[in-house]
Amino acid sequence: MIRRASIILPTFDEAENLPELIPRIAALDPRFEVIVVDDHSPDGTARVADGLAQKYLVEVVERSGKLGLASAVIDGVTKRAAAPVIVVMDADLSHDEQIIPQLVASVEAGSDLAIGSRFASGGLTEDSWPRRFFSWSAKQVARFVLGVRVQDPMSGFFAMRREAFIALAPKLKPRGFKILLEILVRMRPHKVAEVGFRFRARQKGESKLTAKIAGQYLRMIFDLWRERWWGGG
Ligand SMILES: Nc1nc2c(ncn2[C@@H]2O[C@H](COP(=O)(O)OP(=O)(O)OP(=O)(O)O)[C@@H](O)[C@H]2O)c(=O)[nH]1
Ligand SMILES: [Mg+2]
Repeated sequence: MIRRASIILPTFDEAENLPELIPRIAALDPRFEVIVVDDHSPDGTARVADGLAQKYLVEVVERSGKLGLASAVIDGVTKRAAAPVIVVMDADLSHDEQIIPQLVASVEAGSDLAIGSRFASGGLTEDSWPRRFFSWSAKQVARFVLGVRVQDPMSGFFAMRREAFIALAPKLKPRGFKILLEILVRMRPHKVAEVGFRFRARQKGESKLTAKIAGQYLRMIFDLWRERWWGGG
């Protein structure tokens, strides 16, 4: 079976969400394969994914413990994805799977990166005000400190060519946080498409956006800024 795109779903305690999301992705295009990269979730997400793999085009990568979101994405793409285009998205139903075909088509048509964006035209967010403020600040910092000019550099929803990701992977330092900003800084893509979507607040499972994450973000900005001006990394 020819695979058109590999949809990478990093998961930690998403057992309730996968049975919703995976059939919806499968309905979009039978040539979309789903790669679930699970960090030994206590709620048995990997077993649920195995069950879905009986019926849908799903691969399950099980890791030994909570090694983090960014490294899960890297493992999924470099060790398992088989399609020429990869799509990275959250598994908690926040990201609207209906725009996946547009993201994939955009990369097939020559975009270096296609971003599912809360802030591009057509985009909308049900985020809480603290999250909105965090995203807005993150965008301003990315713009003025790192020179990254996209509407939603903190999105966890994007598509690119698998080969391009693999070429970049050795340079990425998985910091446990969203990986897109780091890709934007290191890849310096010429052609970026942003597709607006309506961000849905998480309904099931626990939220992981904490003060710790905000701290990790500042640390990451500082590291990238330092590398930008003083090299290294
Ligand atoms: N494999 C793996 N996946 C993770 C890890 N942390 C989060 N995820 C997954 O990454 C995606 C994004 O994480 P979320 O918890 O939704 O992060 P968020 O959107 O910032 O916060 P909330 O939706 O409010 O919880 C989800 O699919 C999570 O299950 C991790 O350590 N390992
Ligand atoms: Mg979420």
